[in-house]
Amino acid sequence: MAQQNMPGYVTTIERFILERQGLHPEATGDLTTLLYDIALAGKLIQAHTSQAGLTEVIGVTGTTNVHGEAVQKLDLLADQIIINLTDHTGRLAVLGSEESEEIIPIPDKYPTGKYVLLYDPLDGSSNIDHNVSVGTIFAIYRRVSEEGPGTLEDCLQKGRNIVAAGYILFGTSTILVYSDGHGVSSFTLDPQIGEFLLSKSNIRVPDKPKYYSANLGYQRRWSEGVQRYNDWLTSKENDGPNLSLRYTGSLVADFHRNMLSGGIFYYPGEMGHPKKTQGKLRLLYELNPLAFLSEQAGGTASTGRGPILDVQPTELHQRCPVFIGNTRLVKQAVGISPT
Ligand code: AHM
Ligand code: MG
Repeated sequence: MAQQNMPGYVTTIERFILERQGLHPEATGDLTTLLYDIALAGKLIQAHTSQAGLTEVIGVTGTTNVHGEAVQKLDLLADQIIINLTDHTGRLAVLGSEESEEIIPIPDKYPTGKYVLLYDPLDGSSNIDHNVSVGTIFAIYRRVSEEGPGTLEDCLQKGRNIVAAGYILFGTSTILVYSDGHGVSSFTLDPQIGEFLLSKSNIRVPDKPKYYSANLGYQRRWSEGVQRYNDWLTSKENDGPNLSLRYTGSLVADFHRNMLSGGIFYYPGEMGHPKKTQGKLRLLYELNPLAFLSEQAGGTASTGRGPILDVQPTELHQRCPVFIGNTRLVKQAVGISPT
């Protein structure tokens, strides 16, 4: 009997990542351990998000609970959890977070390492009050600076340089999805044993898409090209399968659904909007990691003009239009819609 078919056999995330490390003889183990750190952060964040709905029950007003103790907003708490678990290990040169204006240096008292971690600690956090899924998104790069404290330049790398990226989706179950550049795998948190267990390996975007996801409420501010594309998706001219509309307002949830079932997510620029002429989503913290995963799963991610992963970032919090999902649908968007 093959080992995998034996009763009680499970592949923990630790085992999976460790076995993959064997594929890279030059590996020092730093990336492996960094990925465990992120998985542990995911468990801690999950412990807090699962309590979020209880705050009204146990009495929280403003930023204080019934005991008069300070209560942090969940996205800030998630940010702090990730920093606390990764800044002292000697594996990172620098961090960058959607919650921080500037790069996050490694404190002087700790050694610096060769990797760079960019992340959105809790994306879609406006959904927390409504009990809708949220997610943590991350990307890992090799530093480009020689040594010492990491620099802004280490963070402003093209997504093409990503070494590993993924997300943790806090939904009906907690799922960690990641890729180290050799396919996409998912791990589901078993709450009884507190461990992520392999649930799917080699995830591929199905050829036949089922869904399209966009905030149609903003249509009137989209360019004519994007509006034409949006019409095309549900018109007879689109000779693919009929698409259902699904949009949660949580990027990780929308992306995850479309990767597993096939589909496209788009968030284009909005003409005349003071902050969203380049869309809403952040290149470094949200789009590059998901673009990496999409390509690894056989999909495509475009700005509407070219691959997301080839955009040279110039600022930490740069926004970027996005069309991401099934290659055929994304290519059609690039054909007719400059953002
Ligand atoms: P956030 O980083 O402030 O949480 O915003 C990002 C979220 C994404 O998860 C989601 O796709 C998008 O904002 C939804 O925006 P909108 O409400 O404009 O449709
Ligand atoms: Mg976000």
